[in-house]
Amino acid sequence: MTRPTITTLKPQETASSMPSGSATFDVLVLATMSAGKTSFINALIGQELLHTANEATTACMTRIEHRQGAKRFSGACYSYNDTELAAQRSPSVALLRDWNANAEVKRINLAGTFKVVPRPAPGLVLHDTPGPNNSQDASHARLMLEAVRSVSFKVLCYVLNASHLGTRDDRLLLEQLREELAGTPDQPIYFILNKVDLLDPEKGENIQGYVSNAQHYLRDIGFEQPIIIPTMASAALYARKALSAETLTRAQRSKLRQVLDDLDATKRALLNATVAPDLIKHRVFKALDNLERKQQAEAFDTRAYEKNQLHQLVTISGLKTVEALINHQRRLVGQT
Ligand SMILES: Nc1nc2c(ncn2[C@@H]2O[C@H](COP(=O)(O)OP(=O)(O)OP(=O)(O)O)[C@@H](O)[C@H]2O)c(=O)[nH]1
Ligand SMILES: [Mg+2]
Repeated sequence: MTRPTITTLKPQETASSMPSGSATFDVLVLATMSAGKTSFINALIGQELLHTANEATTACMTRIEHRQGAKRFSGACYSYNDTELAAQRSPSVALLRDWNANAEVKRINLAGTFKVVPRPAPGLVLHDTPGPNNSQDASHARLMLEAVRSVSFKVLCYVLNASHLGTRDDRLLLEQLREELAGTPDQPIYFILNKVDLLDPEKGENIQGYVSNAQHYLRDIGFEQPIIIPTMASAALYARKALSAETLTRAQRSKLRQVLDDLDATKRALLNATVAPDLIKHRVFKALDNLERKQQAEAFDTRAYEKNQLHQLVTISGLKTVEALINHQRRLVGQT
């Protein structure tokens, strides 16, 4: 899909307060088209801020900063010569989708409080990027590469699509990335093996086998000891939306119900299959144990039981593991 050119964007209010003055901890998210980068970012933010779809969607570099105590997100979009084109105090998903679809817009900056509990330490910045393998728009590949070269990221999250593991485009992107990062061998990279909810264990598609395949695939490309987190980004987002009493669409409710129905059968398998330092895995297992204990005590309180199920889902969705890894890394670099 090519992006329409619209020349009617006008600055509405200044967003000069956008870039934060204090030290930030930047997380860059990369993947081929439709692997789930934006869904993963929305799940980390805890709200459906950015538009996602099953087609080439993200076309701009998008920077989202967590700010403690901000009532709403504020945002601005910028042209290719870095002029602010528009700013908005509380941009809707639809407005952000329009900015993203506008061919004049190169980047979008957003800042606000992430709706997750516990709140991240201030200064966490997530960077969404376009999938570079869009044959109809070469600017996506250029922007992705520019993000890799210009963002001073502390952590890289690379999203693999579990239902299409090892496509030619994915391998090419990973090879390109390995070359780009050749000078920084210690760069933390978390491989998000997303969409694991689409696997059908009854057809032999077991999670452990998919993680092993991903491990071999990544080693073959040159990522020696990959951290791999089986993830259900969209289900985690829906669970977080439900926990903050946001309205879900019918399709989202139905997907959430399906994942919750399978929760008992999948939760430990997902955590067991995660390839991450023991310290991190232990932390997430402990969180799950605590929730399970609490659930037994709440067995007769339907509302508490349902909330607990949602928390369990978030805990095993991969999101808590990624958050624990990021927090750990921030502590290591003295940021928290
Ligand atoms: N089943 C399932 N679908 C998912 C998951 N995560 C994302 N999706 C769906 O995959 C499609 C693409 O998701 P996006 O988040 O837009 O993917 P993206 O990588 O940002 O895509 P581009 O911006 O176009 O490169 C959407 O329809 C999402 O709802 C997941 O964990 N499970
Ligand atoms: Mg996207």
